[in-house]
Amino acid sequence: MAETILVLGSNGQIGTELVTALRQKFGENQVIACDIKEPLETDGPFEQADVLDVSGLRKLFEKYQPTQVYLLAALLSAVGEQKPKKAWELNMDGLLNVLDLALEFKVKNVFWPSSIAVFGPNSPRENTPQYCVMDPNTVYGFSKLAGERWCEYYFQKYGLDVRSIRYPGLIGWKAAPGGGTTDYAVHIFHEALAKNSYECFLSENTALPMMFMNDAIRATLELMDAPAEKISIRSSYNLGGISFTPEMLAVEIRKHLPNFSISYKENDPRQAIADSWPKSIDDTYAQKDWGWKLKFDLKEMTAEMLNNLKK
Ligand code: AKB
Repeated sequence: MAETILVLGSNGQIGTELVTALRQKFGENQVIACDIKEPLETDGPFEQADVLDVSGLRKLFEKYQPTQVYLLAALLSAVGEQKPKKAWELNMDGLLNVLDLALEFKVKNVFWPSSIAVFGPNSPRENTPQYCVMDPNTVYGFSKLAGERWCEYYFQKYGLDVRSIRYPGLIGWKAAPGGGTTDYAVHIFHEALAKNSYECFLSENTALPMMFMNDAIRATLELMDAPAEKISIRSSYNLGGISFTPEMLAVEIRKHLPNFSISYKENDPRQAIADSWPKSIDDTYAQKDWGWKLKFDLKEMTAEMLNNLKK
């Protein structure tokens, strides 16, 4: 059966790359990019959509009768702390609106991203397991944790095939990240090439799990392709990626730009968020259930970022 796919929140860091990958796989006209703002450029169908506007969303579902929906619209961790109520509303009501419409229109699969932000200060920091204490202390984090519970609930109660990944910090060169704690790991490459220096808002030894965007997009498509009986987790899958500190990244960048220098800003509010998150993640379930395997390590990711941004 031909797929018709709605990507809600298509202009963001993940959406920009996911739409391209889905169009390559399913055909340009089968993937409808949807965002609250018009994109600067588009090479396929686009619809303006606000995930908080149920009647507007319903019209989209009526018009396209999607078989798959990817809901990416969200406020991330750092911006969420500046607009806590707005983050809760967008992240929670947006999800519930889409889950309800997916049921009503008998959508086959829904993808919704969660995050390592679902963990908190009392979660194990190293090799954080799939199941453990979870006490996130950011609005973004607890909206994602609540969202995971809703996804599992809609699967168990109504049989809706929702799938999800707890993304680590995502690093790509095609689109800018939008207000997260892990954004430094993208900004650093732009500034290294433009100025040969970078002032990092996290301290030099702050280790966080990160992932190159090619791996994240591949993981998303692999999870969505997996047979339903292989999906044992209906909340959201841990995905480990690469764990590194700003200092480790700077050392790797210096292999390409020997004079690159890094300094560290003090008292940035994002430090406290990073300090409450895991340093590394155990993704055994993703490996076991749908064969997940990481391709890009720190060295390869750094080389790809610099080579592509240089162009
Ligand atoms: C953020 O930093 O808020 C995001 C995330 C890890 O979910 N990149």
